Amino acid sequence: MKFECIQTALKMAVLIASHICMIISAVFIADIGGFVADSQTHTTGCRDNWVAYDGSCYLFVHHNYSFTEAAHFCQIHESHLVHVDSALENAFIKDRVRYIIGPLERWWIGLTDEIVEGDWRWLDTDIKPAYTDWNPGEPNNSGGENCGVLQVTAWNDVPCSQSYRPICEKRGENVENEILG
Ligand SMILES: [Ca+2]
Ligand SMILES: [Ca+2]
Ligand SMILES: [Ca+2]
Repeated sequence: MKFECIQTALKMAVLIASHICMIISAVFIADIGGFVADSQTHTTGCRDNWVAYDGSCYLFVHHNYSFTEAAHFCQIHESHLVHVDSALENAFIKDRVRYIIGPLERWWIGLTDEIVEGDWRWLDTDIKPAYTDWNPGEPNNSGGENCGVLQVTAWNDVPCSQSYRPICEKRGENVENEILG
């Protein structure tokens, strides 16, 4: 009777120990899996509040500035007002801003015709836009509008002195051998 009891206790101990081993190895494998997935998806990385998309990092700023102040804000954060190259990039940005403040909110993009009326240029490269998403009837320079804003609906030209939130863009950083803070 005593022997059987010891045998049962030993069996239970082995069973519990093997369960603990299974749990530990499951957690370990999950960790390794997470690490591998991370290092694969983050070949380009962004720090702090910057959001990664297709090799760039974006900052959706939560303070209102004039166009010039907005451009300066991005500059001191080693970036430029966003340069929208394609419908895909435009769709990504619209998806991000849709729920931040509200769909009617306007955001500065790096597009201006301040130097020559009607000659729209990207601030970072000084080239004419290959892709645009102007609202029908825009840009209309109504009362002198030389700076571009993005809304969830489409783009518009507005007076540069108005105050809106900047969207800054910079190249993503290579983080293959680096841990981001
Ligand atoms: Ca871009
Ligand atoms: Ca204009
Ligand atoms: Ca307009």
